[in-house]
Parts: sequence; structure tokens; C-alpha cells
Amino acid sequence: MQEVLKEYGFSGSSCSVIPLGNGLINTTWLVEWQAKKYVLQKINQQVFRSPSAIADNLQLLAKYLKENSPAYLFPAPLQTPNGDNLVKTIDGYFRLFSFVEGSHTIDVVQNAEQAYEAAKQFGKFTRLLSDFEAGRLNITLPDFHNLSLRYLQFEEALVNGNAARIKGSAALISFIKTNRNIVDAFEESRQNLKFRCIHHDTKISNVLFDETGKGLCVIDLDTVMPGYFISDVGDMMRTYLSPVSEEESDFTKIRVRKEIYKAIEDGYLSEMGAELTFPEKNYFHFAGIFMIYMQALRFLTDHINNDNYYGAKYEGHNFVRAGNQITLLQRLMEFNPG
Ligand code: GN1
Ligand code: MG
Repeated sequence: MQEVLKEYGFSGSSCSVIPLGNGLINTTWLVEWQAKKYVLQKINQQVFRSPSAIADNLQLLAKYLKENSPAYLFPAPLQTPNGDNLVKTIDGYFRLFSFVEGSHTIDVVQNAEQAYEAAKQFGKFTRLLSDFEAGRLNITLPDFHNLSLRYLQFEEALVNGNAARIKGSAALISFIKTNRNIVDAFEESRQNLKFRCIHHDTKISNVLFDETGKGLCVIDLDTVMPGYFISDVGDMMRTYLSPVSEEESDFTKIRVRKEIYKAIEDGYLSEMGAELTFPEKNYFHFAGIFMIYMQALRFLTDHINNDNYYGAKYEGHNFVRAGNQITLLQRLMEFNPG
């Protein structure tokens, strides 16, 4: 790490570095140097094969937004004195951001206002980029939200995965198979959805809030790619609706909060209402079904594949996460948005 910070011109010894956040993929630290705060991140290259593809996307977006929406806060990586956006060491690729002063993040949605603010920020991001041709962005994770492919990977895991875990997951596997029609509905939806600049990871901790609780901007832009709005709206439903997160093992605590559903809808549409086409709007509710089903599928597939993607903090961790997401999906299926 000292080596990385040196590249940015920080003299390592007077620097404080502490872990930050709870992402599953990249590793993040808060760095303080000469009374200024920064965020340092190591890119997980098992997942993101081409860190430079991400860096190029961020550059392209930063330039476009600076020209077209100069007031918009876009947290692009800082350059080293040599003009690099990324630093490569034997440990991997790193990048550094300025810490946005006065900002904070939250981990769990506690009230409708937070959900509204976050949904508004994600909607705003896509709206500001509606005239930017999404196809110009590099695909940083091919087929990231391609549910059909995720289903194939699940089927493959059922053939090649851990036999004992497959046996122990019979009920979850059966639920996923019984609801395979969601994959068909996804394929159908693709004919009606526009390709847009989509964030693809809209959890609440990817929004910066100011001291008064207003949304400032979105962060964690590695998965910004061309995609469908159902990814962003769906991931908000997945991660905001329930008062407990995907980590909760007491499934009786999982429920859909009506006022949060409404806040996601109002917040997102306050920015995207005039932008979404009529056919797109019909998929608003489906967004949640699609994303929760996909996450259940991904956790279950990973459990069967011995946790090689998400990792596990305890035996059966991804099994619990999959069960959690299936419960959430059941709750959303019963829910009547009115
Ligand atoms: C991963 O690392 P994090 O928390 O930003 C994953 C998302 C999942 C999420 C589930 C690149 O995101 O797709 O929804 O975990 N990101 C990638 O917690 O796979
Ligand atoms: Mg992420």
C-alpha cells in the first residue's frame, strides 16, 4: 500500500489508512494525508478483468458530464503526478478518489426519505446521460445482468458443483426451477426496454448523502455499462425494501415496506418519469422480481460452487444469503404495490 500511495505523492509514514465499507468485491480504505481525506480502492481483478476499461469509462463519463452538466458531482479517480488514473503493483490495480467532504453513506435504509433520495440520484445519473450513447462505454463485466446466462451457469453448477451442497439445497433449487418463468419474462422484457447508461449496483451505500440527508451523488461506478433500467430499480427494491439485508439469517424479519416501495418509485420517476417509455414503465414492478431472483440464483450457484465468487465468512453463508433472497422474492410476489 505504501508503494501505491507513493505513486500519488503521499509519503507513506505520515499517512493513516483504515478499512472502509462492506463491499464484497473490491477492497476499500479511507486514507488521510495532510489533513485531507481520500478513498483508496483495490480492484478485484478476478471479477474485473480489465481495470483500464473501467478507468476509460470513468474518463469518458467525467468529460461528458463536465461539458453537459457542469454542476453535477461526479467522483472520478484522481490522477497521479504522472497522469495515471490507475496504479499497478504486484498486488494488483489501485485507484484513489477525493473524499467528498461533509458526505456520509448509510448501510441500511431506515426511512422513506433515504430511499427517495437514493432513487432520485440513480435516476438522475441515467437521465443526465440519456443523450450519451451508452454503446460508447466499455463492457466492464460481460453479461453481468444477463439472467438467461446466470440461469445456464446455475444449471452447470448443478452438474459440476459440490454434490453434498446440491443435496442440501434441494428446496432452494426447486424454488429457482419452479420460477424459471422469470427468465422467460426477462427475455421478453428485453424487447421493450431501451439500452441506457445504467449503474448496476444501486445499493444504498453507493449513494453519498449530505449532512441534511439529501442525496449528493452516486459512487462505485465500475459497473456503469449499457443496460436496462430494471437493473437499477430492481436492485434498489432488492436492497431497500426490507428492513434487514441479504446477510440476515432470521428470515421472519424479511418484509416489504410499502412506504419504501413508494419512495423508490417517486424518487426514480422524479428524474426518469419523462424519460422512460410507456412500455418500459410496465416493467417497473418486474424490476424487483427480476433482480431478487437473479441474486438468489447467484448466491445459490456460488454456494454450490464452493463460494468461489462471493467468499464466505461461515459455513453455508451463501446458502443463507440465497434463502434470504428467496424469502424476499416471495414477500415481493405477495405484495400489491397498489
Ligand atoms: C457485489 O461488491 P458489491 O457489494 O459492490 C456484486 C453485486 C451483488 C452484491 C451482493 C461485481 O457487489 O452484483 O449484487 O455483491 N458485484 C459484482 O451483495 O458481482
Ligand atoms: Mg459494487
